Amino acid sequence: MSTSRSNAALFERASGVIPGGVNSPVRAFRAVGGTPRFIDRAQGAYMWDAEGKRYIDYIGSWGPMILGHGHPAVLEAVQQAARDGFSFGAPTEREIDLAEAIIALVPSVEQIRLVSSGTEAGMSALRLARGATGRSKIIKFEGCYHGHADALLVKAGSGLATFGFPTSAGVPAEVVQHTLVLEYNNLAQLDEAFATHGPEMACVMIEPIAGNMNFVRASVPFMTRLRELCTQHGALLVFDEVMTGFRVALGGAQSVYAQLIPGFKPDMSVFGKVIGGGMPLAAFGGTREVMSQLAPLGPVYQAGTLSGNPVATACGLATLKEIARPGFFDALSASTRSLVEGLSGAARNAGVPLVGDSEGGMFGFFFADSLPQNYGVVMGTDKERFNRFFHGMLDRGVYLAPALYEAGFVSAAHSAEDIAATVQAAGEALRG
Ligand code: HOZ
Repeated sequence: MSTSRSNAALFERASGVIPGGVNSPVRAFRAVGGTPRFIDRAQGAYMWDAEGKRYIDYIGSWGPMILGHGHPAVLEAVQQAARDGFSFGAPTEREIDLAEAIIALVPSVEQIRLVSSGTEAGMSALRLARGATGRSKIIKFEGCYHGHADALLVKAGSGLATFGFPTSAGVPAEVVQHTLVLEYNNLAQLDEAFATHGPEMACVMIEPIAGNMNFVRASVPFMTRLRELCTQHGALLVFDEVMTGFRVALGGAQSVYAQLIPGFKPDMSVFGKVIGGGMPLAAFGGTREVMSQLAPLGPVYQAGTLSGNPVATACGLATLKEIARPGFFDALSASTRSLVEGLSGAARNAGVPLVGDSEGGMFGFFFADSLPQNYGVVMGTDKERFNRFFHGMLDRGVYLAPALYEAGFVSAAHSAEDIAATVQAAGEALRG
């Protein structure tokens, strides 16, 4: 290996021309310390870095790679689409195919619009919710991340009467003055917020299983009450399923809650990651009534040169076709569960407190005695131990998300041997 191809040398070179050396902050390993790995290639469940070291990949591009890397059917579809043209800026049949495929799998979605990133989808859904209701105020929950649109980069104010404060420089306080930030799973706060602001509330945006505070489920009583309050006050319930959509189940997290809460449906949904199969593609959808407020039919403006891109839609369609095969999610869920059980067992043997949870192909674990229910508790779990564990695993060829507040992802390409090797590495890392 030449020095110029070492991860350290590439990071130094990258840092000269790219802020922090990365194009998305978490990739810089700031939370866990150390040198980011520069990835050369990936296949199946594995990635190889610039130094030729192989890793079992548990981020899968932060969710999209549900089939593993380089699935032959997806590769074929992408190659064919690329040969036919990269981008036209005019409609294509494949956009209809993808819209129909999503609508067939998600009963709450009657119409959908394709965009290029989760941030774009979340931002557009928010504008549409405000436009459709004619209201300005919104609720989000601490620890849920909905992309980096200004109005959503916000932390809680000092009390329920106060709206949020920006979490990023460059976001004027006035832009977040309508965003109320509540504690996840806190029923009393939810009731109080609606009692105070209900008639002005445009929407509530939520990650139903939050993957940006590791892995935290909205409790069934919380989700039930949230649905009731939104309906009662005419606010739209917006499910951010960028991570969970087509990942925790074929019908997304909303299908999981629909099994637990009879008749449950959100009003709008935001998708990304898996629907693009690794290409830049995201979407937002909802009832025909709400979606008809979008331009060119209605007054809410939204557009995009690469929206519904022909190569991205081919990749997404081929991915959805594979994951819709009978038994796909049963197998993926079983293998994800076996990983979480294996990690818990390894921790028990090492005398280390660790709890984990999973749904479909998404998982999380915490160095704690019980599963956290909100962001404050997540952030109170043992970060130092997580960081040691992360590096112990990385050294042993297992690539976990480089921050304790991120979820992990298993793909259909992860074999029982990969899971066993991961659990073995975890046992060593926890004792080391
Ligand atoms: N939005 C991801 C963290 N939840 C990071 C995406 C990336 O760095 O690729």
